[in-house]
Amino acid sequence: MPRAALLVVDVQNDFCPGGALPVPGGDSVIPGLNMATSAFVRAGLPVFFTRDWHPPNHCSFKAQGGTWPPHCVQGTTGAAFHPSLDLPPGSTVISKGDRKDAEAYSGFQGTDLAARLRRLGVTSVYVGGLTAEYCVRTTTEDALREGLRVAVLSDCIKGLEIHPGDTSAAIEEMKRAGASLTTSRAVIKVIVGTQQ
Ligand code: VGL
Ligand code: ZN
Repeated sequence: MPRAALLVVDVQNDFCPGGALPVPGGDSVIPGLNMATSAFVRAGLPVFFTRDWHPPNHCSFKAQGGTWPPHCVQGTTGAAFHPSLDLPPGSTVISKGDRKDAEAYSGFQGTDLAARLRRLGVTSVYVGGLTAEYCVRTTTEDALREGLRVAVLSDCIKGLEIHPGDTSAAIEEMKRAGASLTTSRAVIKVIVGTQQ
């Protein structure tokens, strides 16, 4: 049995309805992620929460010539994890995109996530969160590049859908890169089944 970890990507207020860069229905990923988190914690398996954590003048913002409205600015309510998301004690927060001049969609980019997973002996990761096309996809692809087995929780991801079909295209790209698709229900069953 490979040692598993759960990666919860960017479930922050700004990516949820009412936020600065909202994913339609983005908060709908939360119940499944909370149930998965609880199963991992009970099994003694690690859970990581990434967050987009930008300085006010980040290069990805339109005012600096980037693509996006200002979002997830360090220390603001918009950058906070959604209040319904459970972060149990002992979970690890990974901040990314925190340097003005570097975009970082992936939770692995410019962070110690890979080193932390290696140190814990993690060989398999389950990924869910926001946004399907950007941070979930790139985190998944980087995890595969790190040599990890990756399963995406299809019921726990949601996309911005700037163009209709972007989310399903992202899912196809993740599959082509080597990720498998599963559901929170299925992974909870597997994780609970591994407990002694
Ligand atoms: C994201 C756009 C800009 C994401 C972050 O979390 O997917 N998308 N910054
Ligand atoms: Zn961002």
